[in-house]
Amino acid sequence: MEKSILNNIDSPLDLRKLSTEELPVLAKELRKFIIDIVATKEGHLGASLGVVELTIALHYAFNTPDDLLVWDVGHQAYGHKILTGRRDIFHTNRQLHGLSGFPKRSESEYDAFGVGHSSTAISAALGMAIASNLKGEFSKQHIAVVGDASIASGMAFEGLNHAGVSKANLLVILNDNAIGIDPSVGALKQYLTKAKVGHKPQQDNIIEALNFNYFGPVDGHDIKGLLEVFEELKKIQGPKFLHVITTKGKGLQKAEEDQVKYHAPGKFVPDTGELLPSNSEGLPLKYQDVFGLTLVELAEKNEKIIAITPAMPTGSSLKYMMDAFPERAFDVGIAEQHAVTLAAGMATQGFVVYCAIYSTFLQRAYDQVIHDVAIQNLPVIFCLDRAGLVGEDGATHHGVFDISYLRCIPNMIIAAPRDEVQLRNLLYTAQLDLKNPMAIRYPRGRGVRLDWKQEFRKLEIGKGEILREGTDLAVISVGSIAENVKLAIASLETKGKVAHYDAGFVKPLDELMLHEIFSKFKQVITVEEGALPGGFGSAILEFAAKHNYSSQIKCLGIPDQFIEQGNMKELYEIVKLDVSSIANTIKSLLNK
Ligand SMILES: Cc1ncc(C[n+]2csc(CCOP(=O)(O)OP(=O)(O)O)c2C)c(N)n1
Repeated sequence: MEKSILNNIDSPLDLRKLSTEELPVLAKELRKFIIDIVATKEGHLGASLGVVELTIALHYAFNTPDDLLVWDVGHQAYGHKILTGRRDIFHTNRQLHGLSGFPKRSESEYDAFGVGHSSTAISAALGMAIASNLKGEFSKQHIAVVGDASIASGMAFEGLNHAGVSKANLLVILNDNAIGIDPSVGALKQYLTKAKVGHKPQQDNIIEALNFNYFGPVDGHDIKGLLEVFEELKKIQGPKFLHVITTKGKGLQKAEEDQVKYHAPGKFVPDTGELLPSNSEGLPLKYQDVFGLTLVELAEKNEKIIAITPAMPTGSSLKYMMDAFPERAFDVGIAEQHAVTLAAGMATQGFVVYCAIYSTFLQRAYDQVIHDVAIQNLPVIFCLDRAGLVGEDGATHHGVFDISYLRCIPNMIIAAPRDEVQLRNLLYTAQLDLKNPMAIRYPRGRGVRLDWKQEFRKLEIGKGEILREGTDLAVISVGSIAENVKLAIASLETKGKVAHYDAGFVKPLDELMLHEIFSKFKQVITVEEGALPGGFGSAILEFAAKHNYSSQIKCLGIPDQFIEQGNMKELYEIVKLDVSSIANTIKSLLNK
């Protein structure tokens, strides 16, 4: 077997025993290790390849885990995981019961802070640094590593603004590779682009203006250079800022050339980076593509349509609209709060604004949804992608709270299409004189129909639909989980007893339909791919209580706990939303 340095690194203590000459060799091995595993197990690639040298230098120079190292977002922390005792289980990355794809406090003492959403590292590390001062631990180091896309977010600036007037021993490392998932945007990006290795922005250095000691820019792939600057930085108390320039995807040519695709490329040939053909022929489109393509169709006819994405043009497929109508589609960077209020501002001027945000990321703009959109009853259309379970990204990314957190907001309409045709019709209906804010939630992944591109049909807001007649028990589903319900009922011998209704909307509810259901059925099951507390099932329970219906009601959905990562089949089984669990629930009720 080839002699390996990496095989002997069980913790940063082992790393610190190496000579500095050995570190570039280790970098090579670490890079290969990441590539080999991600090539077969999938996951985030480019970001981790870009910080291999930085990761080694950080753990070599600083006394982790006593010195506290916080990664922003955390999708770049694979090297960190491998060097901090998780090498031999790294092949379980993102799998059920395996390693999380992001740093997680319960996983390792080296994971100083749990992440997944961006731009939190500066605040978290500052909090730790202030706490250390209060405890009298003045020599402890606190390091936040944040990307150039994430540092442009409001929250990162709030942290910098506070840190600049603190005496906190904080080192902010800007990992500047000029790209998030898609190329970074905005004036700050333009400013950073002017800074080249060795050429510090002298005039109007905005970081120095915020009272930080500014170092760099330095080459983030030069371990020796990084170690030298770290030694210098260690001696300086107070807030410090190191600007590091790196290349996303470094060391795998294809990943360097197509940084967007290789952010999370799926399976590929490790030696060449060649992507393995994914067998998508004959499969339905992804919901995101139905959304993106439909929006272009609508925008061609309705020139009032504008679209906004906070940093996810590829992931949300808003790139179709950006290509077709560049002046009417905006990538605002990782700035969900801004995206929502920007949409509100545009709506005041009579534009029809589609704000495409993943369900999990809208959480960050909750006050903007209530205060800037809903109170003023502005008809902004929220397109909530990745609503429901999302699989391997895990607890930080599941979009399971939106029904609960939106349902309590007055004026909101909440729709959940059961398939792609319904999604198209909702998108179409929303631009026809909408009077309220409206959220349309749809899942990650592929739809269920090949014939998705049908003539548009106007839908009645708040109207449900019966999908199947039955005699004894009614299942009311909302959203794309209707497919599992359909299959579950079809699998039953007693299928004739079971009716299936699609609520279509969480708010307003189709009260007429619900009165019919509760007058007819003594047993009702609600099914949603969202959190049970405060969710769609709760809305049905409230309705039944308000109208004194005594039917037995069973609610299926995500229980009151955070659901970890795993593939969708596994996760559906865990939360009992898979076809056979739904069938069993129906059977057990019918047998009562
Ligand atoms: C609040 C929030 N919005 C969006 C995302 C999706 N997202 C994950 S990584 C990423 C880009 C991060 O880019 P950057 O900060 O430059 O870090 P790098 O990938 O270069 O390490 C985005 C937009 C997120 N994780 N959190």
